[in-house]
Amino acid sequence: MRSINKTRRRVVLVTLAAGALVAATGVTASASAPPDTTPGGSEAGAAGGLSIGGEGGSVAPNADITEGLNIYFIPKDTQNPYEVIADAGGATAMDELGGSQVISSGTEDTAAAQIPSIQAAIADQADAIVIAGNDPDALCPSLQQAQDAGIVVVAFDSDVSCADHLFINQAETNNIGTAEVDYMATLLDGKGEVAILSAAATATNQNAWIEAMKTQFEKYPDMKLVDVVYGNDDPATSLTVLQGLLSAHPDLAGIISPTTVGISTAAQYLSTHPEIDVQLTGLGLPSQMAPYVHDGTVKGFMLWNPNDLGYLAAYAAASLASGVVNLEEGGTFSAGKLGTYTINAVGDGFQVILGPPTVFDESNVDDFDF
Ligand code: RAM
Repeated sequence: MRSINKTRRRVVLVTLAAGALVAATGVTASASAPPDTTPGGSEAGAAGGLSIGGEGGSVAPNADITEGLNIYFIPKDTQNPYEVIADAGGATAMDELGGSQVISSGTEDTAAAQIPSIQAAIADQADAIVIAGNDPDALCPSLQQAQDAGIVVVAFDSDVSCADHLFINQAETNNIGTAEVDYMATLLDGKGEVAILSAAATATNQNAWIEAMKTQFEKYPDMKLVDVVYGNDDPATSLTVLQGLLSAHPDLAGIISPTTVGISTAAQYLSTHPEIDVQLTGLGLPSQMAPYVHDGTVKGFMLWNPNDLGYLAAYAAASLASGVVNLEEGGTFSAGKLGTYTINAVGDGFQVILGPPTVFDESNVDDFDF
C-alpha cells in the first residue's frame, strides 16, 4: 500500500480543457452545487412501485476497505448536471470509507479531453479510476498505463472496451432502449415518424441504447425511426441539432432523447413552441423535467438515481482496490446504504447493475431530489 497524503482534501474538482488546468484544485464538489441527493430519493422510487438499488441493507462501516484510498472520478465532462450528481454520490461514498475523491475531466465529451485526467491520476498514484467513457476504445492505451501502475479501473455510466475492468451499469442496457421505444409507441399509438436526439456520437452508453432501440422499432411497423442526431451533451449544440431535425422532418411525430441534456433542451424548446406537435420522451432528471411535465410538454420519461450510480461505483472501486472482492463472476461486495452487489460476467467483461429505472410522470415527478 503506497502512502497517502493525509492532508489531501477529501474532494477536489479539476476541470481540464485542451490539457490546460482551468479550475484550480481545492474546490470542493459541493461548491459546484450538486442537488442534495439523500437516500430519500431511492425510497421515493420504491414507494412509486419501482426500485432503485441492490439487495437492501443498512449503512455499515466497511472495516475491510483500506483507509485513505484516493479515487479519481473522470466523468464525461465536469459541466453536465447528471455527471455532477453522480460524482457527488462518489464523494459521499469516499467520505463513508475514509478516503478521498478527485473529480477531473474536460469540458467537452471527447476521449481527448479525458486523457489528461487519466495521466493526472497516474502521476498522483491514485488507487482507482472511475471513468464515464466518451469513447469505447480511444481511452484504453491510457487506462492500460494506469493499470500497469497498479490503478484499479472501473467504468460507470458509459463503458470502455479495455481489458480487466468493471462496468457499473445503471440498468440493463437493452431494457433502457426497448422501454423508451415502447413508451413512445404508447404516446403515438404505434404510428408516425420518430427521431433520436443523442449525446456524443462516440458515447458507448448512447450507442448501445440506440442499437437496442433500432431492434425494438422493428416491432412497430408503422412507427419509423427517421433520423439520429447528436448534441454532444452540450445545450447549445443540442438545440441546434433539434432545430435542424424539426425542419428536416416536417411530419416528425416523436423524439426520443436518451440523454438528460438532450431531453431537457428539447423540452424547454417545445414548451415555448406549442405549435409543434411532437411527443418527447427519453432519459431525464426529474428536477429538470418537472416544469415540462406540469405544463404538458412531456407525458413521461425515465431515469435511475445518478447519485446512487456514483456511490455504487465508488464502493466497487474501493472494494477492488482493497482486495475485498476480485474481478470475477459471482464476486460480491457491500455498497453501504445500497446493500450487497454481485459481479456478473458479460461478454468479455464484468458488470454490476444498479437496478431498474424509474418512470417519471405527473404522478411522481415531484417526489425526487435529483
Ligand atoms: C446524459 C449523459 C449520460 C447519460 C444520461 C442519461 O447526462 O449522456 O451519460 O447516462 O444523460
